[in-house]
Amino acid sequence: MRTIDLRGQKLSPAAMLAAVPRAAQARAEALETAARIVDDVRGRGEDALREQAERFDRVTDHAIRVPAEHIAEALASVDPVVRAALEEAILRVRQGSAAQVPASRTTAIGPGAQIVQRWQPVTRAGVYIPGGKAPLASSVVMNVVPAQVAGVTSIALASPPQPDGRVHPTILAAAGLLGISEVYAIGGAGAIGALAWGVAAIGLDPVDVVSGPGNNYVASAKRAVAGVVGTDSEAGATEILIVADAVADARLIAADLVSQAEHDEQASAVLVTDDPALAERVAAEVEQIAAGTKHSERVGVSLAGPQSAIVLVDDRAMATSFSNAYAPEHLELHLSDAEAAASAFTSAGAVFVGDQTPVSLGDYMAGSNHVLPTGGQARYAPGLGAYTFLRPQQVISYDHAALAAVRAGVVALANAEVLPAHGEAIEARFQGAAGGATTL
Ligand code: HSO
Ligand code: ZN
Repeated sequence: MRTIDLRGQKLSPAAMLAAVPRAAQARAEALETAARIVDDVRGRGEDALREQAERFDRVTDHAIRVPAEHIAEALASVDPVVRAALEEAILRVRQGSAAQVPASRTTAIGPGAQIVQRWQPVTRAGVYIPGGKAPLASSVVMNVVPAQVAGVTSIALASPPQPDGRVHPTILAAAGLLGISEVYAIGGAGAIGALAWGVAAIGLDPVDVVSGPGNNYVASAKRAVAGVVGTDSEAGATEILIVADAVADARLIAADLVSQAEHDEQASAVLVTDDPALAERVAAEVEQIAAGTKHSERVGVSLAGPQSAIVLVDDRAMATSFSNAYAPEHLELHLSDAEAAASAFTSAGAVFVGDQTPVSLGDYMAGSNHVLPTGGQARYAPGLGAYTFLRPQQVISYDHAALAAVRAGVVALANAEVLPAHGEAIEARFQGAAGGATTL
């Protein structure tokens, strides 16, 4: 990993970002390709899906709608230890997600005038689970549980067919544990198009919200269906940024950097510290761990890339500014006062406080969600949560007297906008016997 020394420099947030740029994504090309794939699914339905499966997944004649027996078989044969772990994760994510459902609130605007702020679940959700580099069974939990907690009653799941034409058995087992029976063996951008537009020939009805992580093409497909369905934030190549001080344990930091670099050659792993001695120790530890790990090639590419670095800063304030400018997907705080320091780190998909809270805990078992915004989107976008499947909605009720209290004001504004029929609709309530039929 390279070391970048930013000490003694007064840098703007943009200049800090430029020091450690994210891995370049061929965005324009992916957008064009994904839009074409989505359009093809919209236009030709099942035929397009079968062609895409042959081309991208190298499977033919597979069951696109996964039969119930495949899910039952997967559930029956999943390793009991994995099953127990999935069950524990489900319980914890359920608890974490429940806190993301706001209570409805009634505000009395005046006598006889009230607004209820309530949160309505969407009717139908479509979740996408990638199956490429790693079959992310944990992502099934992270997508489905928040939707269920939000109150979504109809959930479809799509995941690419493996070489045998079936969805990966651990993904099917996780779906089975969550009571999801509507599963499709469809991968990539085509799956996003299928969920968004529906595919009548295979009985797939369009959904209201599409969620889930995926590669550049999946993210681009979500952009292509914007305006047709809601989507969650884009969860692209994994990122970890660790802010550490002199007391931190270099071995733990190195292990955590490598753990996320394991996902992808494009993954970003960044350490920000004001302690040059720690920086050196971490660099040495990273090299050692990276050399011996299963995916050392992938890890090596990620850590050697310009998107990964050890960044030396002057002090805590500069470390905080750097992290907030970078807006990482995952932020770990290895600081002597991590708990107190956390509130200053405002831009991150999720914040992991203290050295006993590694990102890989959050990936599986913390009870938090692991589908998080990448690429700096944490500046404005949340991770996946129950709220992804909820729509805030205002329910307004005024009685006759409350309407009378604002009658003149509404008419004045309507006339000022030269929209007199708006005012007349108010006045109609004060003519003849039209008034006061309902009360609160
Ligand atoms: N760290 C990934 C999620 C994941 N890790 C799933 C393991 N399985 C999200 O950035
Ligand atoms: Zn991970």
